[in-house]
Amino acid sequence: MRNVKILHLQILFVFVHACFAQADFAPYFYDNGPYSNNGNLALFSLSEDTQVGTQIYCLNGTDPEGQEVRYGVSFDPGSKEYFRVDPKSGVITLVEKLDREKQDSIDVSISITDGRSKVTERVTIFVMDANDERPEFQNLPAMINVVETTESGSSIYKVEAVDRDAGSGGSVTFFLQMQQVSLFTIDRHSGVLRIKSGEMLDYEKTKTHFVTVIAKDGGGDYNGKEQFMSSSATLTVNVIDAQDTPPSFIGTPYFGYVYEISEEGSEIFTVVAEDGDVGKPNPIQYSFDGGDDGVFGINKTSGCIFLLTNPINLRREIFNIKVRASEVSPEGKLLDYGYTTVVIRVVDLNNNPPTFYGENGPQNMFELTIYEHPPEGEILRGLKITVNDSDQGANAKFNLRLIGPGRMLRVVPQTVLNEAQVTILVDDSAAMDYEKHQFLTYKLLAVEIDTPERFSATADIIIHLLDTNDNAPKFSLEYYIARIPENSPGGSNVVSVTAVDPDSGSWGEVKYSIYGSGADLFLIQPASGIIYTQPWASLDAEVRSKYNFYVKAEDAEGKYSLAEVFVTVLDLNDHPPAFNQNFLEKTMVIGAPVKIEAIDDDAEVPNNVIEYAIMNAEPDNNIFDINSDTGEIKLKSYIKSMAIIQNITKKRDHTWSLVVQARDRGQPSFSTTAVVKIGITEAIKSRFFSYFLGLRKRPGAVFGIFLTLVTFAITLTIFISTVIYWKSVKKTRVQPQGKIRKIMRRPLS
Ligand SMILES: *[C@@H]1O[C@H](CO)[C@@H](O)[C@H](O)[C@H]1NC(C)=O
Ligand SMILES: *[C@@H]1O[C@H](CO)[C@@H](O)[C@H](O)[C@H]1NC(C)=O
Ligand SMILES: CC(=O)N[C@H]1CO[C@H](CO)[C@@H](O)[C@@H]1O
Repeated sequence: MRNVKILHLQILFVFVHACFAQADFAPYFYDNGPYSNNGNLALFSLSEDTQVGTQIYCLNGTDPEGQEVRYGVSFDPGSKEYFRVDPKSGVITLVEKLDREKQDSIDVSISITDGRSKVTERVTIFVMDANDERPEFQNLPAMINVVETTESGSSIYKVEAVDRDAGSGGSVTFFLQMQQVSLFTIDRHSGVLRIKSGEMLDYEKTKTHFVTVIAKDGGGDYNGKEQFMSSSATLTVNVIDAQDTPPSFIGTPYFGYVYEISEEGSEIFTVVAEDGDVGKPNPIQYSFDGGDDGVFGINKTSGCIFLLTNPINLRREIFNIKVRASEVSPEGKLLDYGYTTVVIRVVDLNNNPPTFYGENGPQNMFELTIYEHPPEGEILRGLKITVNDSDQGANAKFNLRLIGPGRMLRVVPQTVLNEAQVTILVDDSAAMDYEKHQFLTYKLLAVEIDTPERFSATADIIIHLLDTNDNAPKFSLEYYIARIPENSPGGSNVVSVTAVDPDSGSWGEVKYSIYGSGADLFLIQPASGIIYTQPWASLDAEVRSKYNFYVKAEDAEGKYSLAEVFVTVLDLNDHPPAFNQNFLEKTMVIGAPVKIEAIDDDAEVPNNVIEYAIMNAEPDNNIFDINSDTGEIKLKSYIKSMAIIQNITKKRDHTWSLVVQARDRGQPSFSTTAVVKIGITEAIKSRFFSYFLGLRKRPGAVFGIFLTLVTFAITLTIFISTVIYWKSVKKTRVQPQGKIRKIMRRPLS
């Protein structure tokens, strides 16, 4: 280009030289070399961001003759006229917007004229780059389809963009707008878009992602300032559904109700499930996964749950049925599935009374045989009783009661809900006595508590008791008192004792025996309990009148008890009263009694009680009284002196002869008589006085008196000893009567 210019100048020079030869030189532009003071636009360049209207240059030329010059610019025909020139000053103004990216050089012809000659030069102006272009996407916006199962980290697209600016203003880097940062990532240089590692697409969450990509250049000058340019465009990512989501149920939770009026086959509830892969859903098939107890069925296509049985047979109030919904592949294979639970409540109408059950179904009589006196608290395990009320809730609540004799048995539990094992316990062992009841009859009662109907049920409980040897023989009395007349022959019955043992069989057979110190004279028949005297024994009340000993009653196992036997030998009136002598002599002083005494050897009153009586008195029957109990004989009260006596007897003789009878009170009674001679004297003082006066004349009589006194003393001593002896014998016969002891052995239980 520059060579071309030079060539032009040479041509011009030659032409000018020729004209000059005609003495008019053409005007010309200053042109002082490449870099200074050019007036001809040589080497001029212009930045594309130069504003329209800017004075961009001043053409400078001159005319050798000094003529005024005019400037002009012109463009090739058809091309844009970017400049205008002021003809006088040569100032060039930009009049059209520049765009380097459309036209990076402008060819323009400049001219200078002095009025006669015109010089034209053709120059090229270079348009310089400014950062005025945005990066431009080559393949955005766009829409792509990505399967949701695409692995994380996979590249899904490559974004391309171009910035036509030169230099850094023409370089492009890529970014994603913030909201997509979580799921995608883009390589800033290559523009490769990836699913971020660790992330997955999920059709069920978002079916479409709009990924906004920003392309940004490296920055450059524009209007004197550095500026960055960017563009954004959107990549639409459609997520393609894969078969990855199980079916799910709609409208959960599910509750259904069965009424007792419902019939077999009634529809209870319908479940609905949908394939989670809603893009291309598979059909669903329903089934149970437990909890239906064979009571319900489900239509595998419609999901309708229906009743398979009569509701009366439902034993439960609540069913928790697990329902499975499986998706079915086009080939008919079961794929993914989901679960839900349907709660079905049986609404109860309390139609059912409580019922007792044995081992083989309903039962209203239960029997058991046990030994008497089972331990307290023992469970009667032989009774296998169940009670059930097949209603629900409060309708199935009832009490259990045991009604029957005493409080021997107890039932637990006392309150039942629905169903219970009935336990019967021994409460009073002692009362469960075979000897009292061979069997016990109880009524077991179940009565509903909270229902208006108060339905109830009863069952008979019959407990047969078996005997055990729980009793010792028991005597009819704690002690036995027997009386046997003395002199009874050997082998006489004394008394019969009885002991009873209520146990059955040999446990109830009683064997008697006697023992003790007083038993020697007696025998007992072991079987009958009859006590009799030994064959050789003779009883004498006067020798021993009381015997006591023990009698023992024993059963076959040796359980026994004792009783005491008291035997009294009854006295018979076998002894008459007896006086010491049948002839007695007594001296009676007037006013003082004399006493006679008879003795009866019988052991007991009245046999030994004596009554005295005067049977006859000589010479006069009428002057004595006798105390019938004591035997004291006194003169009748009116006889106060010898004179009265003599007035009766008419004699000087004062000796009386009395026949005195001693009679015992036995039955029959015995009596004895004695003759008593009584000499009556005056009062002692006068008698002794006269007597001792007389003795002075008769010394022989003094000796006689002495001898009489000695004899009397001896006689008296013997008499007193005898009396004392007999009294002591009588005393030993008196037995204590209040000392009876009770001896009873109770059997150990
Ligand atoms: C034109 O060039 C001449 C010579 O170099 C200079 O003296 C003069 O100032 C210039 N005129 C303009 C308007 O630049
Ligand atoms: C299940 O339900 C469908 C639709 O309601 C019905 O056509 C079909 O007969 C039912 N199947 C059975 C076994 O009841
Ligand atoms: C003392 C006394 O009683 N003397 C009497 C005796 O008897 C006669 C006749 O019977 C009486 O007259 C006495 O008085």
